[in-house]
Amino acid sequence: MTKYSIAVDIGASSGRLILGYLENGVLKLNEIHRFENKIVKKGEAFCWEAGKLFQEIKNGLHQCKQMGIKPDSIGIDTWAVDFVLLDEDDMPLTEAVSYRDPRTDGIMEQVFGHIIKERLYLETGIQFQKFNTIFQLYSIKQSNPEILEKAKSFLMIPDYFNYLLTNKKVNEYTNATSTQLVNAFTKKWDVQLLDLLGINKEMFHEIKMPKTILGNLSEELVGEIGFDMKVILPATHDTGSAVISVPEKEDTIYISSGTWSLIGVENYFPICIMKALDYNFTNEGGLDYRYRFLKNIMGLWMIQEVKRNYQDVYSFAELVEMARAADSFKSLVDVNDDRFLKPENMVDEIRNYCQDTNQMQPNTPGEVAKCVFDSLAASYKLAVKEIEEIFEKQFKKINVIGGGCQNEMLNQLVADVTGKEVNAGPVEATAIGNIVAQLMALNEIEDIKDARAIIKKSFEIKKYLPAKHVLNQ
Ligand code: LFR
Repeated sequence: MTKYSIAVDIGASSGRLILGYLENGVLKLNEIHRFENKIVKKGEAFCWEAGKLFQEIKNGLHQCKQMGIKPDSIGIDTWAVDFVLLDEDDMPLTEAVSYRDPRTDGIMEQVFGHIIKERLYLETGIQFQKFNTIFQLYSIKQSNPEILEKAKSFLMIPDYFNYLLTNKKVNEYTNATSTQLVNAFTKKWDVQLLDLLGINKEMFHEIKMPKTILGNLSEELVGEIGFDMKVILPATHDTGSAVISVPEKEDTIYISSGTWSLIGVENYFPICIMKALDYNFTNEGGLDYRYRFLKNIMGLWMIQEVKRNYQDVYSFAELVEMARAADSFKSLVDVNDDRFLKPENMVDEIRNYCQDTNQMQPNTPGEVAKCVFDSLAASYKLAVKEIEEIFEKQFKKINVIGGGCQNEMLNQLVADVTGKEVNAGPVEATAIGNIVAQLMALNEIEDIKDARAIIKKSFEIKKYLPAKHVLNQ
């Protein structure tokens, strides 16, 4: 009997429920429900609307019922690092504050007063981003220590939704590693680190691996939805799910392209050497204890914000076309500068950056978009060079996955600036990675090798070759 799994994939700007199943060895996908996600201001803080998002998950399940679909399982993935804390009655003590909230400004330096940067990296292997959970928790400790003392449960966003689905509280491994509180070698919560920082360690739950069958829907929910199914842990960190979908591993650098661009390689062990620290590469935990050695690049967030700043007058496709037409515009920004994390106005911030660095300011939407795409490509090129230096080898190809791989201009640009073949696809990498993990847990797919072979034959991959003049350089 065919098994049907639902991937709930929630990103920074939208969430979807996607049904996946195997038909004659080919993976089929069917979008059931789509909803908006955004950051809203609650009091002083920028937050996610966790309650609304969970309601949307339930709306999607009602939709399944109406469509006559009875899924065997469901798995949830979202972005990483963010969390809620629950009290002794399992009620939220905190809002789901977004990592883009400035509450962690200056906190990293305070944490380094307790543990030096190098030691933190050697133990966790995680890159330094001011919004990592470790810094978010430490900022709560500084501003509202009583919240941390009262907290009985620490749940990452997908852990929280899993709890609402099943009444079970666990911390899933791939997402847990993004906290910078998991030891890269023992793969457990780093209790010593928590003690050093004076963070209540009792609130953390047992770390469970992707492919774990968590249980069934709670009785209450079965009553509400009208059917039962298994809740399975995929790689609940979206990037962890996405990277499972990279069809070829050999000689390939991937770019998971969405709100963020995550560029790196899959690895079997963490690389916590000083050069990796200097270049700020991370070793995030993956399926079967594989590691994602990668770095975060600001990504399409910049163009999403640019689009918003122009009051959504232009579509993404129009911005791309206008960028193409602004061919002579050459200014570049450092996309990884913190000033682009959540500026008041992205267009102004880009213009100001150019002024501060004595470059021509972009004036038209096309010039602004050109500046963003060129700067992203330049940043990818640098990251490729850093990866090749660390691995002491050349990689032949770049595989762009995720929604951003539909941007043909950027794909060609990446091929041109890196001089490498670029393969684009699958577009639905995250949902696919989520679904195959569930199908592995249900014994429909044997292992990750089997999964990748299925993915390769099920989805279109487009090839972009570097322009000749670049190849001949
Ligand atoms: C991508 C992503 C990145 C993570 C960032 C913040 O959606 O999950 O992997 O660094 O969001 O959580």
